[in-house]
Order: sequence, then C-alpha cells, then structure tokens
Amino acid sequence: MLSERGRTYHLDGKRFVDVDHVTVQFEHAPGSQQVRVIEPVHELDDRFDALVDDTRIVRPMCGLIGRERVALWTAKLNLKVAGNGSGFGWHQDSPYWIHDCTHVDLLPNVMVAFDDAGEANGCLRVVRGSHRQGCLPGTSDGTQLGGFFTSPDHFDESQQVALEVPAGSLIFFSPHAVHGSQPNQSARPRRAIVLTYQPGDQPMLKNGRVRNALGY
Ligand SMILES: O=C(O)CCC(=O)C(=O)O
Repeated sequence: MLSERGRTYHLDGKRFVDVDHVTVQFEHAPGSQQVRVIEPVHELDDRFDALVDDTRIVRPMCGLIGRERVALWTAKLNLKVAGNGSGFGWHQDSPYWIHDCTHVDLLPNVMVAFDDAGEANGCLRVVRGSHRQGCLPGTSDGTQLGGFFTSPDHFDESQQVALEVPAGSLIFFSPHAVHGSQPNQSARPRRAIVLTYQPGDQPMLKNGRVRNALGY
C-alpha cells in the first residue's frame, strides 16, 4: 500500500520516496512501481529485526569492529527482482556516510543472501584490495549522484571478484571496499539484506536511535 505521508523526489531521474525516516528506491524505468531498495528495513519486519541480533553475524562483527558490544548503523533490503532488477555501479559506502559519522572506518557490512546469487542474477562483486585505500574520489560526470560512484582512475576493475554464493550465505565487507553488481536479467530474483554495524551505543544513520545488538 502506498503511504500518503511519502515525500517523492528524483535524483538523476531515479525515483525515491521518503516515508518518515525510511527511504524507498524504485526501479529506474520511468513510472516503475517496483521497489528496488528499502532503508532502514529492520524495523518493518520482526524477522529482519531478529537478524540484527543473530550471533552468527554479531560475533564476527564484534571481531571486525574490535568491540565487545556493537550497534546497528543501517539496514538495506535490496530486492533485485527477476528480469529487470537494476545493478549497482562501482562505489564505496564510506563516502555516503562520512558526513554523518566520525567512525567511518568502523562500519563493516554483512550481506545476507536470501537467494542463490550468481553472475546471471547479478551477484555482489568486490574489487580485491580496494578496502585498503580509504575513501577514494568519486566520478565528476556532472550528475547528481556521480560523486558517489568511485572514479575508475582510482581502482583496477580487472581485480573484481564475483561473489557467487548459495542462499543463506553471509558476505562481510569493509565500508571502503569498492563494490557493485550487474543487473538481474535472469528469471530468478537476487534478494539480500545488507546490515551495517558500528561500535555499541552509537545512533543509527537515519533515525538517530541506538539499536544495540543483543540488547546491550
Ligand atoms: O545489492 C547489491 O548488489 C549491491 C548493494 C550495494 O552496493 C549497496 O547497498 O550499497
């Protein structure tokens, strides 16, 4: 159901709707009603919220962040539907977050694959070694979002690795890792949630509330 509270806007012709602090991105074809991404999504469904506390995710995150307690930073549901799910251009997450956060190095992601993901349905791709480079320059192509896509002069696309994984897999990756994915032109969806953590007791990106993992 469409919310009457939604605020619609377009960036580079792509439709976004904000409902309170939740942003919904639509697929890029003009007039498409197909949802592409919802962020943050954990609070919209108890099953997503429960994932935030799953020890198979939280324990490695504590190790990556180097803290005994961690909190959620954001949670994105990426639907990448069969047939016309759009891809994600090469980017790092850190440039999106650097103005909202003083600990951008401590925002590791985990992608939880809900479907088998392979090259055909647009699996996640990462650029080997790019996580060691810090925040890289964006493109300057004059578009509104261009600055968020990593300049091709600053990474080596030949170092990309396609992460083909079965449903249920976890992919942990750095906020500095250059990553992206191809469109999904196959008959199979490639749905996933990407959870991003941070040190405990820190507020989330979009709603400013603290969502500590495991309740402490
Ligand atoms: O879902 C994907 O393939 C990529 C997602 C991504 O890069 C992101 O959410 O920042």
